[in-house]
Amino acid sequence: MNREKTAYIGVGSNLGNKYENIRQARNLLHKSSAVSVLEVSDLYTTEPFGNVPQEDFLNCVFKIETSLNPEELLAFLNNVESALKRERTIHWGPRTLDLDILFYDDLVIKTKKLTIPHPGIEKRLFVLIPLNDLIPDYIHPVLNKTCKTLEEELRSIDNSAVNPSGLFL
Ligand code: PH2
Ligand code: MG
Ligand code: MG
Repeated sequence: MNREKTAYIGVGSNLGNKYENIRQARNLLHKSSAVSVLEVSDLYTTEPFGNVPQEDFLNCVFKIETSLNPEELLAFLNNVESALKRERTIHWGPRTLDLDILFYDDLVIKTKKLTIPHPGIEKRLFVLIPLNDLIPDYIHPVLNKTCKTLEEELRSIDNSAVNPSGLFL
C-alpha cells in the first residue's frame, strides 16, 4: 500500500437536503478502507458563485488521509458524487454534491483531468473560509502565500456572503 497522504476536499451542496448530502458524503468517504476523514471544517451557508442563478450552497472542507494517488482519489470522489445522484446538467449549476480536491500533500500537478492545487481556491471565499478553520498557516505551493493571506486579499475585493450555518458534522 502507498504511504498515507493528507488531502483537503472542498465540499458543496445546493439541492435536496444539503446537510444530509454532506453527512452521507462524509460517511461514504470514511467507509472506504483507503480514506479516513480526519477533520471537518464548520459548515457555511454561501451565496452562489458564478453567473448561474440558483439556491444558496452549504459548503465545508474535509481533511482526509488517503492511500489513493490523486487520479484514484478523483475517480473515487466522482463515484461518491454519483452515489448521491449528482445531476450533471448545467455547467456550474445546482448539484446535490460536489467534491473537489483542493490540496494533495504539497503536490503540484496539471493534467487534462486534474489540476492540484485546485485553480479556484484563491478566487472563492466559500473555499478559503472553511479551509482556514483547518489550515490558516498552510502555504499554497504555487502562490507561496498562506491560506489566511489569500483569504484577506480576496476579502478586500469580494464581499460575497459566506455565513456560519450553525450546523456541524
Ligand atoms: N460551486 C460551484 C459554482 N458555484 N457557489 C458556492 N457558493 N459554492 C459552491 O460550492 C459552488 C458555487 C461549482 O462547483
Ligand atoms: Mg466545485
Ligand atoms: Mg467539482
